[in-house]
Amino acid sequence: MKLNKQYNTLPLIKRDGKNPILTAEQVPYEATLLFNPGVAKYKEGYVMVFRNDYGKFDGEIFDGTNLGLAFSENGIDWEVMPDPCFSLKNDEITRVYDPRITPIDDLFYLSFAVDTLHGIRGGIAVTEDFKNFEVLSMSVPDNRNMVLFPEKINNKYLRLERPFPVYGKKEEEAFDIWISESPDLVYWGNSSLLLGSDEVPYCNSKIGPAAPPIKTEKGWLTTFHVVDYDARRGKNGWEDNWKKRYTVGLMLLDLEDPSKVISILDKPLMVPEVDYEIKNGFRNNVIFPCGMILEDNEEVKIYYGAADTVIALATADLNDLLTLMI
Ligand code: BMA
Repeated sequence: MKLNKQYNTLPLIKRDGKNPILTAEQVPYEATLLFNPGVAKYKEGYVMVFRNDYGKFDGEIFDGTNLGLAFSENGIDWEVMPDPCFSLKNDEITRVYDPRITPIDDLFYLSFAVDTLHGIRGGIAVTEDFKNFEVLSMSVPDNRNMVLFPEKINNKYLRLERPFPVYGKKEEEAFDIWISESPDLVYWGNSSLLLGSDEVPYCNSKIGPAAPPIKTEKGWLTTFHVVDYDARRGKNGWEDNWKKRYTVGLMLLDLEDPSKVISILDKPLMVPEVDYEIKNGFRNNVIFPCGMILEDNEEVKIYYGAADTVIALATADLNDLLTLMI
């Protein structure tokens, strides 16, 4: 199914002049592709945990994937620490990737995808210092894009997630965003469908949660990734075929009951269109946000992986974003 409209990034989005703000050249260990960064405010500055796919590409997969750690004073210039920060690799787990960071009270929660020999799982770990992590929960397959809300609501933790069921779907890959709750971040349940991919007019494939939601007066402002597929795209990166495009959707969820969607943007907020998003990347045409930070109730920073190759930053004014949603 072809999308019947041409979409562009909305003018209220400003890509940072220093983009890409972090690339493999800045990493002091083996690194090839840097993307999908979780970001949070930390101490006097910012912390980032990013995905690094490194080594040779055999046509399907790289030698390895690890999670790098970086700090920044201003959220734009980053210093990468000498070693990757978190791994679960063992005989069963092949890699951990696509991290998000959610601060809750004085602790930092890392949520991530885990490839295992028996399916893809979503995990949550907690840390104080980004050195020691304790894994709190791991979902059953197939599920990923676990995204935590930054506070308890009605005494429950909440997460957005994206299971990918193979059976019983009308369209292959028409995967949706779900919401679940937990008393303790360990046991998750009371799950319900939040947003169907069929409800997003700029999607003809799957959707999934992106960065952790930010709290605003009008509701929880939440990005999500939206995939559209076009068979004519062909070779679009290092692989023989890459026919998908990842754009960014935006929705507003009810403050008291985030399982209620107040509104979704009827067009993408961001569409891949500048060089580092559409040219020479591993997978061109991908914008994949994993971090969103609200500064002084005014500026929103969106950190994203571009073309699955570099890390970029875009900003917008909070009021401009909210005006779009109401
Ligand atoms: C998704 C995930 C992301 C990646 C995206 C585009 O399925 O694997 O890590 O950025 O595809 O390749």
